[in-house]
Amino acid sequence: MAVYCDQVGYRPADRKTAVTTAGGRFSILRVQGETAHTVFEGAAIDRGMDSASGDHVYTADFSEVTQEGVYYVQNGAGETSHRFRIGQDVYRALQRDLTKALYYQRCGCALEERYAGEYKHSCCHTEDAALWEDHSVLRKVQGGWHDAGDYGRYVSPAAVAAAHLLYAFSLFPESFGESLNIPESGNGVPDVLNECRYELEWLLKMQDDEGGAYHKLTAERHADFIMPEDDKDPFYLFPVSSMATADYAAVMALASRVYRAYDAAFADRLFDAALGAWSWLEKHPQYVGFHNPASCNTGEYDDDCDLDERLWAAAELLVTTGEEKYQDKLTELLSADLTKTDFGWTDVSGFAALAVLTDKAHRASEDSAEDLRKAVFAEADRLTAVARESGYGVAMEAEDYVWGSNMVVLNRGMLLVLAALLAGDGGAVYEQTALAQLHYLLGTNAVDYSYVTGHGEHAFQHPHNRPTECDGIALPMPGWVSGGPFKTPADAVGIERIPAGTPPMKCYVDHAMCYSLNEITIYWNSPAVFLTAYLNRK
Ligand code: 9MR
Ligand code: ZN
Repeated sequence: MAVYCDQVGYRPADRKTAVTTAGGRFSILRVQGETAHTVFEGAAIDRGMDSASGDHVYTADFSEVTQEGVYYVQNGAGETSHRFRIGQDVYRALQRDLTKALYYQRCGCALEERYAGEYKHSCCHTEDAALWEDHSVLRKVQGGWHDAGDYGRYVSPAAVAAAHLLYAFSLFPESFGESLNIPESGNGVPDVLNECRYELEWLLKMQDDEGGAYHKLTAERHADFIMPEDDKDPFYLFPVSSMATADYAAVMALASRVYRAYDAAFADRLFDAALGAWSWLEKHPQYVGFHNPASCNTGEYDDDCDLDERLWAAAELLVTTGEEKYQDKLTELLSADLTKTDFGWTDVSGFAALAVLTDKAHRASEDSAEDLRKAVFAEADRLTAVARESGYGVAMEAEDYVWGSNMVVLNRGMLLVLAALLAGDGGAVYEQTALAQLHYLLGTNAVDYSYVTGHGEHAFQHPHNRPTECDGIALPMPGWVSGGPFKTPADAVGIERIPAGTPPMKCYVDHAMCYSLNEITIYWNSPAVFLTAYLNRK
């Protein structure tokens, strides 16, 4: 196939483009029943060589087609694309499934058939966990979401995933009316907050007596490919790190604001947890890192700098309380050499910008806000230029195809959304560029895959995910985002199947053993929830 499009679809008024490797005239065909007829023709625009894919590509612009319906593209060589839909609501089911996917990660409870359907399973990981450094100390830390295709639970990734959801909800609440069919549905609280609370209740257990957050809760080694309820290995609480504690302070402060309108007592617990973590940070002004003990192979999530995490914590606590000491810390950290625009687990600085710049009460100083605003627009403009340069419209350069590259794409989409919100009427370019990131994820890419399970005619089907491999069900749950292409695959199957010199965008295999190319994680789904919630807001 050499015509690539968003396999889910396009909203009527948006820019619509497909990418083709053949020039000449292209047609858009509308499918009605058994037949298809041409509704639009145009000349494909020669974009030359696209370095990330190694393809000579052409753009087929069919923005003029606005009528709701099912379509496909045919290029000058007679090749056709997958089908897609044009409709105002094309991303609704997608947003629902992306969010519901997190429910399937719930740990420490059974997934009942009436919510999980055929993906039901019995209760997992209910034993108390021992401190890694003193196995005689046991703690009750049941709950939370499995991080990814493994059964570990890690504080920083959890905080980041929850923050994506909490910001999605607080900025675009009108996009979250739909029921997710989870145990709490119908309790008067939007389901995204019900689902997120499952993670937050677990996070509340991950704080030690001094306020520090344990870096992670995992077994010593990753489980074999077994169902979660069959994994009986002991779980350990690994030492507190400053990165986890700062992320923890930040997300707890943010969550205390979001949940206050629904449950003041819960909001108080979250806020106290945030204060406890902040006082730990004050007592430990130096970086306290985490590295896996030699015998341990579960996720490390190490980070050699905790300033962006401290920046985020200061921003959230400032926005929550208006207190001067947080402003002082924010001012101090804003002068450090930080990016201020990222939303991943290694660099959370963009959340400080989100907190400050979307705060309706403007609690941060004008200087701080201006500093962050400048950084957001500088990065949004850079990304817009990169996307314009890319034959696929994606804001990625060849070197950006790292492990979990789809997270980079989605986080960049988030930053573009933030710029669109701040730019107001002048934000159309940022919005359309943000949308192009979603189109890339959903099929406008050089491997022709929709990187979301169950969404698109050619969606990936073999995520590296233990339950998916063991449950005997042919298809994975819908709504999972793949990690995506990685220019230097790190798993044996990926290394074997991808010849050296393959262009970065093509370094992908839909294979369950490809943990460096095709795993799923909570924090690869959560920015996609943010992006789709933005698009579904009206
Ligand atoms: O997402 C993480 C990626 O950025 C790192 O390069 C990689 C290697 O350290 O680890 C990834 O995180 C994995 C984690 O360690 C354990 N759970 C699954 C994560 C996704 O592959
Ligand atoms: Zn579990």
